[in-house]
Amino acid sequence: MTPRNPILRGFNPDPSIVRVDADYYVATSTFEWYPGVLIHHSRDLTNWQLIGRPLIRASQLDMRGNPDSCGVWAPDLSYADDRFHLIYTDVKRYGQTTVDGASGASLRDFHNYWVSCDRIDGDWSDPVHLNSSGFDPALFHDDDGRSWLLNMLWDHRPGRGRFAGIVAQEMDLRSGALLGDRRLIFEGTALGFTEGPHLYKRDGWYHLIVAEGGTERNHAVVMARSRSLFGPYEAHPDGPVLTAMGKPDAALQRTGHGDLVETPQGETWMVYLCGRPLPSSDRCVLGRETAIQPMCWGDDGWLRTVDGSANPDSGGGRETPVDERHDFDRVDLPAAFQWLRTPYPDQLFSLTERPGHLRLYGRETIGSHFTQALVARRQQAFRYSAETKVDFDPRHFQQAAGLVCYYNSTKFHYLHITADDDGQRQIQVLSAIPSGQGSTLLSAPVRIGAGAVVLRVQVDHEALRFDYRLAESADWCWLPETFDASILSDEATVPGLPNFTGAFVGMACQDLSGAGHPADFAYFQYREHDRDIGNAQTRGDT
Ligand code: 6LW
Repeated sequence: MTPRNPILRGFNPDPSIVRVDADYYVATSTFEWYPGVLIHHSRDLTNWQLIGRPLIRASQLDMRGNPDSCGVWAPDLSYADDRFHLIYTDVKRYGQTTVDGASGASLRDFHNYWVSCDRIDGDWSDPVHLNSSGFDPALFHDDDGRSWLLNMLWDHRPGRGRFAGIVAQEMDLRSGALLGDRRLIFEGTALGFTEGPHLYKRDGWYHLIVAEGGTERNHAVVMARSRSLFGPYEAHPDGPVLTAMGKPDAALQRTGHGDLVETPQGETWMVYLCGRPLPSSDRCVLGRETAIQPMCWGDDGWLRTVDGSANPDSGGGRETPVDERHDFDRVDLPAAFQWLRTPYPDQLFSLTERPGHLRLYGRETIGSHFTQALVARRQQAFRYSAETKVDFDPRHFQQAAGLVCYYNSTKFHYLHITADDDGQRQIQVLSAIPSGQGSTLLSAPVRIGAGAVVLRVQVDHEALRFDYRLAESADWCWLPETFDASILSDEATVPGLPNFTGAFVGMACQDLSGAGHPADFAYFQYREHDRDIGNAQTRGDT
């Protein structure tokens, strides 16, 4: 059964939605993962397909050196003058937020770019740099033919309210040039953390949507309206139009960062980001996802949820579990996979050097912010297993390859093959735990024989276990440890760092000697064991 108002499978957070005739498109954030931006397509707002990842080359996006959870934040997709327009931020520095936030300067770097294309799945243009004054840029195309760039304004000065409101500046849609002065049009409400602006014109009103409350449990979709684009804007009389703030029993938490679309029949739907915490630890191992639900306009001209409650009303249905096997028998990487930061994937892997295999070259340390050979896919269910077969003959302890459950450089569980000081192959788990010290743990090594090895991980909510077998044997060998999968969540963190990506599972290879010794992966199987969103709060057995 396709659930009513589903969680949108495989989407990332910060959705931006546009309709062109009968086609709907949604763009979502990809952070330090490459290619940049996911674009999904639907014709019925329920069934969606990934149809594009537009930022594919160095001139568009080079994230080498970007910190964890930086990179591409909150892209904005729009359509005007017969072209698709994509605005995106490349966040270069997050700057660890000072503990009190008030006394220290909040030094961050965000650069906003514009690319365009005549087809949603075409070859997008090289970017034009627009500004760097804050993140969450968005375009508004007014009915007088003029276009306006909005973004949140970042105030880095000590003692200031870092989120300084929403600014607007006219933009020439042919050249990308910004015209006239930047104008502060909305300072936000008492909820604060004003970001994620989107503007709409309806019945002579300018309706402004923003995200407020911060992307954690107080997240909210907030609306305000004005007869003038430049304000003053009057906030919605009911408060947030959609939020899970103060609703701990809501299946969807952290709901905010919304965008609206109107159907050809005149219905209004909202996409927004959400999180589904583990029942035991309140941690979101699925990161932030995207939900969708219908909204309605009242006789007073204000938008509300259908029942007027401002409650998130999405999910609640059983979805078909994903069961995907990739045998790497094509020359292009399946779209389920991404890699980190670099616009030069040929330095990380090859799908042609050994036909039928994904060859990863041993590169930098796992967690490197530059050139680490790690190819992975998003975790999208509370219970899943993943399996791969790897051909790898390390010569010494500086060469390693294997299967990794990865969040970022400070938190992962990595089942890998390496060699001991006698050159004998061994298998063990390296874990990075996001404690204050950023500790790493290494499980006891187990010697293994020659030949290809099948590696497997099984995750059930917060429990994560590894096993393996030599390819010519049918006997699986469990590692004795049960690892904590809940550290692979937005909430488990070294204080003050951003955690926006959600968890990934994939393949990795390192050669710290610099010789680039490769590992060949014959297949990767990802299988989910529940998608019962309604039971997100319980261990839904399939
Ligand atoms: C995004 C901002 C946010 O740019 O998180 O929850 C940032 N809201 O609007 C990264 O996802």
